[in-house]
This record gives sequence, C-alpha cells and structure tokens, in this order.
Amino acid sequence: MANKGFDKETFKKSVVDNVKNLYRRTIDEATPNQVFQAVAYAVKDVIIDEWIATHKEYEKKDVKTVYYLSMEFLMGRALGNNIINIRARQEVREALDELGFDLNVIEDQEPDAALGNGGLGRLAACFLDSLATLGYPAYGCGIRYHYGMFKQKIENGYQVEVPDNWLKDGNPFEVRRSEYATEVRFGGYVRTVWENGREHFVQEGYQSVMAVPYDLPIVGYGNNVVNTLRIWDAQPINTFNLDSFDKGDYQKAVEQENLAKTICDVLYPNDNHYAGKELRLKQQYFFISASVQRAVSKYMEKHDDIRKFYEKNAFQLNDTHPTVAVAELMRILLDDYNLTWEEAWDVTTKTCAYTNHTIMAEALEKWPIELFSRLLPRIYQIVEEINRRFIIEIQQKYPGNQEKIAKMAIIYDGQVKMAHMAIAGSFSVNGVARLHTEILEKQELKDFYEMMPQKFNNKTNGITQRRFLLHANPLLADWITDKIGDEWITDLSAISKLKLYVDDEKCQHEFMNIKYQNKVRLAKYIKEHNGIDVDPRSIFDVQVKRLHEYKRQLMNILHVMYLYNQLKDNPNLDMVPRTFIFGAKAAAGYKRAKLTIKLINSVADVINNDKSINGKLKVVFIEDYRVSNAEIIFAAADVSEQISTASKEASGTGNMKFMLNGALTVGTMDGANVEIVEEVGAENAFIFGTSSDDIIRMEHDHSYDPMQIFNNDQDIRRVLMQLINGYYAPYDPELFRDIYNSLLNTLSSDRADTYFILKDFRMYADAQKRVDEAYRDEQWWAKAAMLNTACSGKFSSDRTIEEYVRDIWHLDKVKVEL
Ligand code: CJB
Repeated sequence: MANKGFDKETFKKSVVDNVKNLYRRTIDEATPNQVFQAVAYAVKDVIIDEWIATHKEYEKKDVKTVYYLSMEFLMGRALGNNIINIRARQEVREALDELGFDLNVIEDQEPDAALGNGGLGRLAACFLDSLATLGYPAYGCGIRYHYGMFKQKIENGYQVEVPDNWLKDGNPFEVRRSEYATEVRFGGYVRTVWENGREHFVQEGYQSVMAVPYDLPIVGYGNNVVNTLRIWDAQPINTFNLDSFDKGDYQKAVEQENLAKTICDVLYPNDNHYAGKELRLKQQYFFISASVQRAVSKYMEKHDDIRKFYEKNAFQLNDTHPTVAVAELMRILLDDYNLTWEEAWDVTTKTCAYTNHTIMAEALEKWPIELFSRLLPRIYQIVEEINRRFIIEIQQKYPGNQEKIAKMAIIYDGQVKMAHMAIAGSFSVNGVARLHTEILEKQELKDFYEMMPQKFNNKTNGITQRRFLLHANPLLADWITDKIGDEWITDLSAISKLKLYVDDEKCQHEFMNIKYQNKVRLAKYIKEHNGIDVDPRSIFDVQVKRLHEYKRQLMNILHVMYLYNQLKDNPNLDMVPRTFIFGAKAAAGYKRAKLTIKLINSVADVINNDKSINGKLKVVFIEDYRVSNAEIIFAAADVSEQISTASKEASGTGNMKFMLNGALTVGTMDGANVEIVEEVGAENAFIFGTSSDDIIRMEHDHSYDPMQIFNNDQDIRRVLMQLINGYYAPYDPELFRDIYNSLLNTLSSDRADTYFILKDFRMYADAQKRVDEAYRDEQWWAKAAMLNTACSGKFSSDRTIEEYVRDIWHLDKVKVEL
C-alpha cells in the first residue's frame, strides 16, 4: 500500500531546501545528522496538513476525547515510524537513495525519545499509535523531560549512567504552542473568604511556574489521522526583577526561577519503585494541573455547561502517578466554576478512570501529609474532604468496622495514599492482564473490589504491530504480506491465516531463513557494540527488560553458571550451542540490580574467553537497551525469557513482541504469559515454575525455606558457592556476597530468596533442557515459531484500545478526508 499523495520529487526538493535553510549547506556537504533533520522536517511538512485536518474534523464533530495522562511516554524514534504510517517508506527510501543517502543510516541518527522507564511508558506509546490508527480522538499528556532515561555504559562490567541530552540538536517533529501556556501554583497557604453566602478558597503566597506545551504528532497508519502527544515544559513566570529590593520578593523570585528550571529536568529512572521525592510530586502536579486546566478551557470554548464535561472528556490515569488529577479537577470545578461538592464529584467520578500496573508493594505511592499539604495546600484540603466523605461511605457499608477504614482510607497513618484516591475518584479500575486483575480483585484490592465490584475490569495489554513487526522486522513483514495480504497491519487477528502454512516445509524454511538473517543482523550489532563474536546458528536466548529482582535475571545467569559447570565437567556434553543475551537498565540507586549486571558481565567474561567449551555457550550483555535496539533484538530471538516470580509481573509486553516475531517463550504462569500460552498452546512454549497461588500462599505462611534446597541440591550449592569463592571475581571474592545472602540469609532481607529463585531453579533448568531437545527438531521448531507469530493476534494494542473504548471511554471513530 503506497501513499498516492506522496510526491517523491517534491520531497527531494524539500530535503535539499531544508539542508540549505537549516545549515547553509548544499546536500552533498551535509552530515548524516543534518540530513536526518532535513528529512524529518520534510516528513513533518507532509504530516502537518493531516494534523490540522484531523483537529478541524474533531472540532466540527464535537467529539468526545480521551486524555491519556502519563508521567511516561517511551516513544523511541519517530522518523521511521512516521514514514511507515504515512505509507511512504518505499518512496522516501528511493528519494534518499537518489540523493546519495541510505535511509537506515539516516534513521540511526535520531536519538530515542526515552521519556519513560520501561513497560508502562512503552504501553502508553503503543496506545497512542493504536488510537490514531483506529481514528479515535485522543491526547497523550506528559512532561517534556530535558533528560530522558539515562544512557547506560558498561565499564569494567559495571553500569555507568550517562545523561541523555536528547534535545541537544532540537526535536524536528515538535511544535511549541505558547498560546496555550498556563500557570501552575505551588505552596503558600489557603485563605477562606465569604462571598455571596458561600465559602471561597484563595491560595496566596504561592510560587508559580508557566507550563508551556510542546505538541508531537502521532500519525495513524494510512488514515490521515494525526493525534497529539502534548508534553509540558516549565518556564519562569515573570523575568526576574533585579530592581526588587524587597527581600521577600527577591527570595521568592529566585525560588520561582529555580522551580521552573528544575521541574522538567529529568525523568526519575525508577521502574516499579516509588522513591518519595518532593520534586517528583511537583512534576506530577505540574503536568496534571496544566493538562486538566487546558482540557477544561478547551471544553468551555464550545460548551456552556461544565456539569456535562464528562460527556466529551475521559481522563485515563496511567498508574497512580497522575492521580492528583482527581483533586485538581475538583479544585477547578469548585473554585473556578462554583459547582457544589456533589456536582463537582459527579463530574470528576464520571471523567476519571484508573489503570493499575503493579502489585509490587514498593511501587505504591504514599505521600507524607506534611510534604503533600505544604506543596499543594488547596489540593490537600480537597483530598481531606474526599477522604472524609469516602470514610462515611465505608462506615455506611460496614458499620463499626474500623479495620476497613484502616485499610481503605485515602489519608491514614500520616500519608496520602494515591491508589486509594484513584479508586475512589474513578468510575473504572482496571488491571493489565487477566491474572493480574484477578489478583487485584482477590488479594491486593480485595476490600475495594468487595465494596464497588462494578468499577473493576480487565484490559489485557497489547503492542503495536506497526512498530514491532512492520518497522522492526521488514523481512518477516514482507513475507507475511506476501502470504496472506496486508490486513494484519491494521487487524492483527488476520495473522492467524498463517496457520495454513505452518506444516508447509517450504514456508518453514523461508520463515527460519528470515529468522537467521535477523540473527545475522543482531550478531553484527553485537560485534560492533560489544566486540563479541556470536554464532547466528546458535540458539539466541534473550532476556531484555528492566533489571528487577522479581524479573529474575539472576535465575537466568545462575542457570548459565550451572550449564557452564556441566560443560566444564564434561566438555563433550551434547548441547545445542546457545547464546544468552541480556539487556537491562537498573535504577541508578538499586544496588543489588546493579550488582546483578556486574555478575552477568563477569560470567560473560569467563565463559566467552574459555576456549575449552568450543563456543557452546556465549553470554552477551547488550549495552543501553532501549526501544531502538529492541526492534533489532526481538526480530532475532529464538527464545523469549519471561521468568518472573508468578504473580509479580502484572502483564509484560516484551513477551508479546517476542511472540509476534516468532520466538518461543520460556516462562512462568505470570501476567500475560498465561494468555499467550492459551493462544499458542502450552505445547508450543516452555512453561515451568511455582503457580501464583502457591507463591501467594507461601508469602503468607512463610513455609518456604531456600536453605533446604541449598542443602539438598548439589548443583545449586555449587553455583551459589561460586558467588562467594571468587570463581567469577578472583580479585575480590566477596564481590557477590550480597547476592548470595539475598538467596540464603534472612538477615539481608526480610525473607531469604524473596523471589523464589531456588524454589523454581530445577524446573527452570528442566524447561531449558526441553528447549535444547526441541531445537534439534528443525521442523518442529519452525512450526512452533510460526504458530507463535500466527497466534499473536490477540496481543495487538489495537485490540486493547477497542476494549478501552467499548467499556470505558465510549469514543466515536472519526474519518479524516484530505
Ligand atoms: N510497570 O513499567 C512499569 N512501571 C511501573 O512502575 C509499574 C508497572 C509495568 O507496566 C507494564 C504495562 O502495563 C506491565 O506490562 C508490566 O508488567 C509492569 O511491570
């Protein structure tokens, strides 16, 4: 499907002109980076008319809009994706060819927009792609961090964080919308005044910053729809007045200026972990206040009854991070529009919906009252009133039951509990995979579920096939289109038509040959970036995701150590050569995660340099795992490692990207793995491990004792001893003591082996043995790999978005004609 309106000659001229205007150079003098900028502006020229047309259409139809409120949007690169979605990839490639440039090289110039940590941020990015492609009116609202997710360098095996100055050459796709700049207020105090027989609340002595929006186009696939990701930046409100000799003013002016300078500085690099930093709460209120104010103003430009706001607007809260939106909307309705509490609450609770992404206790946001009320005095008053009324509701439902109040109150124990506020203030609460939603209902949020079951629902996550197959794996994408047509691009369920071909030997060969070529591409990347030679004929066994103990990268590397021991004992061991590939960033302050990276690299050093094992084992740690190199990695994987402790991974989305690209899952029955196995069949995956029910039970009854396993299993004991006898760190035998202790010693953590690694180890090793055996049967493997791709239809974010629309947002599709 080519874009009929796209004119190659006009485009070439536009690129040449852009190079001239931007850099005062002719095209033959331009650097690849300058050509990238010029091409991006030329593509933006094409997009911009559709962008304008889309918003005209939205206004004309007076559509209902969803605001996806998120601290994170992990967009990755825009150019390649935009070219694909305007369906001009072939033409742009030819145009650049004719100008003497290679599109791949030009695409490689673009820095990733890494405004997110991991799954939660990438999900938001996939959702925006699907919303635009399906033609639904939507804004993403977030923060224009000046520094995104840090860049990871590996030095001497250790992670080193390098600032990600992604805006240093400018961002060609963004548009600064200063006309929508709006003030956001922090601190001060609230004065009560009586006016017209009613209390009014006036915030005074506050500091404010100007929030300025930057819009990024979100291009739908081949439908002329261009939605908007609006990220807010901060600017000082009035330029600093040096004449001001009033000491108070001077102090305040400096502070205001500093606030504006720091608020959007940097993304907090924590995944599934809440650090409780004051600046983080400022960031949350900053972008929420700006987004909500703008949504309300926009609505009031065309409507006169604010009481019907929810008929045209939905706010989706991406985890608890944007929950202050509940109170901010209340504030605007009460203070600016003079609604009664009941009216304002009615509007708010018909507008807001909340998605829970984790049950990890350390991720729960609880702000100390002192901090919250000092920073947001008016908002805190409103939260107190929400809490007061919510407690009354609890009491009405459960008279005399103090325990319920202790467990469910929004303000309790000196803290503001954001999840509780999100649930109380929303009409919908959803988990992100079936098992996760069940655990929310039966365990984590049981009390809330029992009190308001109608709010709870599941929305199993998804991914966009446009980025993770069409863009990331062009060979496979073309092959699929060749076989079954291109319907799958906008309707992934159509990919099931591939099932017709899974027994066809020729197709099996073609499919595996494409996999091989993708492995060659990755091997080349690894050689260039790591200096390690890997054999593309070996099994590429991949675990890429954030580093977290619950994701159990440690179990993976312990298993590698175990295999290496076997090989050392028996160099003739019959095993299919395997390349274990890791990629993971650890939060900068997460010591044990960082030590795990060092362990992986130390094991890699020993194994990769041991000639005696004949290259049967290789270990690679890919530096700076991010969206752009993920695209290369998924396409090249044979085995997908999804080995979290059951119940801990809410959904996972990497698991879906691997499946789509024909990798087989080695995994626990956790998160969306359960549904993946349901679609592809347990016989086409390698499932192992303790069930979530058993994990949860052992967490409660404390019956699990890893020391017993250590004492009874020689292979495990040998591996663990190698952590403390200098086998992988001869210069510092104590280096990995903390990891050893975390598995065995109750003193180092509340519970030894918190994530049941030793418990699952044997089952994991068995599953890996089955992989080894299965891979030898080429036909079987090819068929299973193809079935994984063919059965991945459910996991498109298009499906997920249709469910959000049907059950929560109730939007209408819009058609845009040019
Ligand atoms: N998730 O990435 C994050 N960060 C958090 O703070 C909490 C959860 C992840 O969200 C993904 C999208 O829903 C899930 O697939 C993943 O399991 C979860 O860990």
